[in-house]
Formats: sequence, structure tokens, C-alpha cells
Amino acid sequence: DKQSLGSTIGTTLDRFINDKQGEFPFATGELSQLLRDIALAGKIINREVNKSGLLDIAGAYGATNVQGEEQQKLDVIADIRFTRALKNGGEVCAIISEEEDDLIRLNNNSRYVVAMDPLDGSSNIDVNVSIGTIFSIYRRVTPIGTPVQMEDVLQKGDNQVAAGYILYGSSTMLVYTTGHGVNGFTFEPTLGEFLLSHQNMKCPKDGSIYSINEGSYQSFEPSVKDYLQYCKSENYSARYIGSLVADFHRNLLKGGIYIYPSTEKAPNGKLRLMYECNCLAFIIEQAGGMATDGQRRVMEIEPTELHQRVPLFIGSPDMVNKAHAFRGEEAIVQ
Ligand code: P6P
Repeated sequence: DKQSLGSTIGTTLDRFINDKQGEFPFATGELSQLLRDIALAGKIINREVNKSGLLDIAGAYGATNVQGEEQQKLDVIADIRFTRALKNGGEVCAIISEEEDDLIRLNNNSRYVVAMDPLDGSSNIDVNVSIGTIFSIYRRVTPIGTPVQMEDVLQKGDNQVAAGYILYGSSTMLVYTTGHGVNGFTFEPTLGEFLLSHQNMKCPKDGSIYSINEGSYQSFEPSVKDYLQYCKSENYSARYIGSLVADFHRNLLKGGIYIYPSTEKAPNGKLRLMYECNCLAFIIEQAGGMATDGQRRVMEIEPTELHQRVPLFIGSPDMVNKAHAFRGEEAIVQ
């Protein structure tokens, strides 16, 4: 009927970006173009992820990244593809990437900084488990045309102008925010388009799913152990895919909490502030949820290093506050 024809559900990402550009009176179209460049890279990675088992590119690459983790070929390909797409797009002056030890400097005349994990959860590639791309976008603080400085790059999460992820799952989805709510787009391969499928996404206030790797239970802080006992006493469901974007996305839709706390192996947690925690923190807060390091909002943390790690408690606000209650912290009111 006419009404359904008028619905914005199913609109393409391009049209959505154009329509939303009106929300930025000063918009010069650069951020819109940058979002399109990221979506393009996502389409290219999606094609390769879907064939990884066939093209004998799923095997270990033999190199290791700054984290000392074995790099899978697809990680490296994703890093190359995204870096190339952002370089060709011309909007980015610098990139922080999980796969690159040092800052990637592109074009001093460009305005935006991107922090990205090109392919997170890559150890899951060979076993055909969902994986994801995670990104943050910042505006540089030093004048355009001057060399990029660390102050342009090490900005706290509250300074993000956009953040998002691409989930290469049973379907491929792009979910992002520019600070005006969260919207999800599902890739339609026969059209080669991301179509709006989840408009104005909101995280349920409470939930009954907890995601944590209980293999490290012995080294959890007592307050985390106490919270887990609480979850079990409430007969919550334990769901842990071991792929951050997949675990996060499920909790965003259904309600839940994902915790990567301090452990013996990872005293500051395993997840990285700049291209994992801040990105998902921006999204979850825009969707009405919460993200902390166990004490304070993730997006308030002033970064000191490109690849620094922080503990992460993220998801439904009532669940994050409950976990805090066991830590004796003042519950952070959203
Ligand atoms: P663990 C994958 O390597 C990753 O970075 C995230 O995607 C995932 O949530 C986490 O690490 C899993 O870590 O220590 O539980 O295997």
C-alpha cells in the first residue's frame, strides 16, 4: 500500500546518508563520502570473507601483528583494502589500525582520522564463525595542511563524530551512528547495496544474556566472580561467540552484557580502546545502553597509546549498573 511504499525501511545507505546530511548544517559532504568509502571497503571484504575457504587465503599468513597474534591472510587483506579505500577516498589524514604498529599517515590536507580493526575475530575465519570490522571517525584538531600530530589521533571517545561496525554473519550488516541514533543496514548482494533494515536501534534496558570467557574465571576480580554468580542465580543464558562484533550485535538487539575484564594474561583486559571499545561505546550509548571499564565511561578515558587496552563492560544499562554494584562503584547513571 502507499504507506509501506513511503517507508524508509529498505532505503539504500547512499540515500540514507544523503537524507541525513541535512542534520549537519555545516556539512561539506566529506563525512558522508567517508562513510561511503567505508561501506565500499566492507563490500569488498564481504566478497572475500564469503569465499575465504575456497581461495586458500584462510591459512595463517605467517606474520604476527603488534599484538603478537598470528596474522591471518584475511586480516592483512582487510587492512590493505580499508587503507586503500580510505586513501583513495581522500577524506582521511591518518589511520590507527590494529594491524599496523605505527600510525598510518595519509594526507595532511584531509580532515578526518579513522581508528579501525579491519577484521576483528580473525581467529574465527577458519572455523566459519562470524567476524567483523570496527571503526571510529574523529575530526583532526590541528589545522588542515599541517602535519598530523598525536593530539589529532589520541582523542577520547566522546570526541568521535561517527562509529560503526560491519558484521560478516549469516547476513552482512553495517551498523553505525553519527551521534543521531543508531541505524542498521543489511547487504543485498544481488543489488550490491546496503539496505536500511534496522531503523533507530535501541538496546533493551535490561536483559538475561551474559557474554564472558569463563575460561579465565580463576583470574577474574572477586566482584566479577560475584556478578557471574548473580547471573547464574537468575538463570541467565551464557552466550559467548568469541567474536566481539557478533557478541555485541546480539546483545544490542536482544539485551545483554558483554564483559572482557582484567585477567592474569591481560591485566588491562584484551580489547583495544581506540578501535574496539570506543566505537562500540559510542554505538551502545546512542542506543540507550552503557559502556564502562568497570569504573568510568569508556568514552571519557584519555588515550595515551595507539593500541592501549581497557577492560570492557558493555550492553544493557541495568546489567552494567548491576555489575558495577558488585564492584562497590557508584552506579553510573546514563
Ligand atoms: P578470548 C577476537 O580475537 C577478540 O579480539 C574479540 O573479537 C573477542 O571477543 C575476544 O578477542 C575473544 O577473546 O580471550 O575470549 O578468546
